[in-house]
Amino acid sequence: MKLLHFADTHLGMENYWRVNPQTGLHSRFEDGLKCLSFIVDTALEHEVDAAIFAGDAYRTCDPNPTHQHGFATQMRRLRDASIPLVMVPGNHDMPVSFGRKSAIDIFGALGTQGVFVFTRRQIETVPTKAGPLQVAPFPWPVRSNLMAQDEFRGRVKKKSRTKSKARRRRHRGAGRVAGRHPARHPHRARHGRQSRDFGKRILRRHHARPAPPCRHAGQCARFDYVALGHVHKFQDLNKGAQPPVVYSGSMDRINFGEERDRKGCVLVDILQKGHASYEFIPTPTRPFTTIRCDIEAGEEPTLALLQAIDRKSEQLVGAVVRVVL
Ligand SMILES: [Mn+2]
Repeated sequence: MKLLHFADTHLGMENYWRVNPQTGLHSRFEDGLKCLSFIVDTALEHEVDAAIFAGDAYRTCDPNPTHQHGFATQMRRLRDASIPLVMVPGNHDMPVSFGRKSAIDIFGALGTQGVFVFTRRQIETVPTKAGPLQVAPFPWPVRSNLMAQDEFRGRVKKKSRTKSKARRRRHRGAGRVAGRHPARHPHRARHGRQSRDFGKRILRRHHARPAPPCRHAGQCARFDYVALGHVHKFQDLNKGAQPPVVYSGSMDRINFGEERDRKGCVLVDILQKGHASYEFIPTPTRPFTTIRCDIEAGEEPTLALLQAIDRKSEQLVGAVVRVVL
């Protein structure tokens, strides 16, 4: 069974660059569409049996219609090719208040065949052309949702959410897990707690550094593949072992903290029960280039800067550039 795993598309992160006068759209949004359509192309080209989106479609949980249209247009191409799409909301998709819908719930509400939006932790079976795919979605845990589930009743602290940054960080929860999963619930809960610990650290480091290895690798053995979202750097937390526990990373760069990261999606092949292989497929991202220039005493600043820019001239074509003087 072949899967395409992608996450953190973050359409609408319009940092840097400018509005394209030809289209009226922000260039970074267009860059995002280019990467997203490349990911869909990859799914079609490899004739995957299902696509798994592990959360964070947009910048916020209330994207504008242009961003929604861009995302939906690409997702529709999967549906037109009869590739089932599994979607699990991430923290950027989730509203904080009780009763409000996530940014991706609309895809479920349309009742489109082959589109599965999972906003609760429940084990689901998704029919694919290669047979049934069992999925254990692990959406971003929002306190009000967790408290509404019997499994967690009385186990979630009733502390209200405040706008304090430190507290918000403390309350941020796990990454998302979607995989083939004949396991019981406690396993997933444990994995979630582990994820929350490194999630906190990772957030402090602007999603840039690798996370520590998965401490629950042994307990993940009931999955064939664990498809994570949230951390923007591609990595396998269970490298060299089964099952792969993979962050696909984001599809495009958000900021200079990700300057050197490879961005892309992951092609997964579940060859047999308990054995999956995968391949990272890089997206056609716009390069980010930092030019650093130290001005020595007595040096002519403009000249020194021009020389520093000149030394990197080959890396500047079409790039987002920052100059640190
Ligand atoms: Mn994200």
